[in-house]
Amino acid sequence: MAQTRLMTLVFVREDARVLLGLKKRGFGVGRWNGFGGKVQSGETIEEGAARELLEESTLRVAPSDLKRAGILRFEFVGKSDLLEVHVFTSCKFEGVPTETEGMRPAWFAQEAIPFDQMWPDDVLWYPMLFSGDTFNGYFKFEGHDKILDYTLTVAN
Ligand code: 6OG
Repeated sequence: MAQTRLMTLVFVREDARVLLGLKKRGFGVGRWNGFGGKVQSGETIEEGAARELLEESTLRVAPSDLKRAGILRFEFVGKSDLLEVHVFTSCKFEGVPTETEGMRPAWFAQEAIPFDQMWPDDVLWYPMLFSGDTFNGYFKFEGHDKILDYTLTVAN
């Protein structure tokens, strides 16, 4: 039976730059992405998002300072699990981004996002992330590199 896995993705922003992390292991290894992971039982989505950001970058944000940016749903052909990724931004944070076991962080100017080293859906919805539009996306993947179908709408 299809199961939906609830996940988070956080983009910390400072002026016109955004913090990304190079995934060093696991799902999406070798790709730059925001920080996030699975929501655990007993925590809100925002609490899960803040916890993953802390674990992966050492930055602290208050869950209440996370701003909802969008929801992305992913289906992978041949896999029964669906991913539902809740995307947030935050301009408020404490600490200095530090490399962890899972991620190597770096700041990127908005015009210099390394899309060729990222999940292929990202180039489609980052413009909305940066413009402040709230988005809803669905992407059907074959393997990890090919999008077969997608829908993407502004939800403001
Ligand atoms: P862990 O398995 O490391 O969490 N994620 C995606 N992010 C983007 N930009 N595109 C995708 O296209 C993604 N699929 C999953 C959600 C995995 C992290 O990767 C995100 C989580 O933040 C398919 O716990």
